[in-house]
Amino acid sequence: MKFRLWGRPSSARTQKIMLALAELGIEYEYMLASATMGPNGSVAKGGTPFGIVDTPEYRKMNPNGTVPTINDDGYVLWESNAIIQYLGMQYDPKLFYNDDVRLFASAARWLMWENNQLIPPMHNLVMHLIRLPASERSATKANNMRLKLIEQFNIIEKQLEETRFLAADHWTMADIPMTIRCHRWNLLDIERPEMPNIERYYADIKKRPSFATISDPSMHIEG
Ligand SMILES: N[C@@H](CCC(=O)N[C@@H](CS)C(=O)NCC(=O)O)C(=O)O
Repeated sequence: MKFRLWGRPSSARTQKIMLALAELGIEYEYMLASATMGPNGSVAKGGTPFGIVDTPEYRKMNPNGTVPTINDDGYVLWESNAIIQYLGMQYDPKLFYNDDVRLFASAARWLMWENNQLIPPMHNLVMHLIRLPASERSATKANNMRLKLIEQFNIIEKQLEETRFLAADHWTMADIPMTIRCHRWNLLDIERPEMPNIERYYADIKKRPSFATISDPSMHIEG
C-alpha cells in the first residue's frame, strides 16, 4: 500500500487526516494504534489499547508515540496540522489554498489557532464530560472549559461574518480542523449560545461528501 495512516477512530486529530484524504480522494491503509483507546473504549475505563504506538518501530517514525502518523510512499510525517499542509501542497494546492501563498498562510494560521486555542479547552471538556471515569470528572472544570470554548467559538462566529468559510469565501484546508471541532461542539450535550454564522457554516460543511468519513457520532463521544 502506497499510503498508510496510523490513528484511532475517536481521535479528532486522526479524523482531520481522514477528512483531508477523503477531500483528495487518496486511498490508504488505516492502522489502528493508540495507548489510551482500544476496541472496547478507553483504557481509563478498563479497556485494552489498540497498542502499536509504544513499539520501537512506531517510536522511530513518531517519537511522541501519538497518533496520527502517515507514511506516504516512504515519507513519514506526524503532527496533524503539518500533515494537512503537506497533503495540500503535495496533492492539490488549488483545492486546499487556491494555490495562493497568502491564502496558504491565512489558512495555516487557523490550523495553529485550532491547535493552540481550541483544542486544550475542548480536550478537557470531553475528558470531564465523557472520557474520565465518573469518579475523576469535575463538573466545575467541565463548566470552565465550556465557558472558555464559548469565547473561542465566538471568534469563529465573528470570522464567519466576514467570510463564508473560515479563511475565504470558499473551502480551504482551514476548514478541515474546524469541521471536526464544529461537529464535536454540536454533539456535546451542553448548553451553548446561539451562533447563527456557525450554524450556517456547519450546514455547509456537512454537505461535503468528505463529511461522511467522520460523521458517525460514536467517533466523537465514545470513550
Ligand atoms: N499535536 C499532535 C497531538 C497528537 C495527539 O496528542 N494525539 C492524540 C489523539 S487525538 C493521542 O495520540 N493520544 C494518545 C493515544 O491515543 O495513545 C497532533 O496534532 O498530531
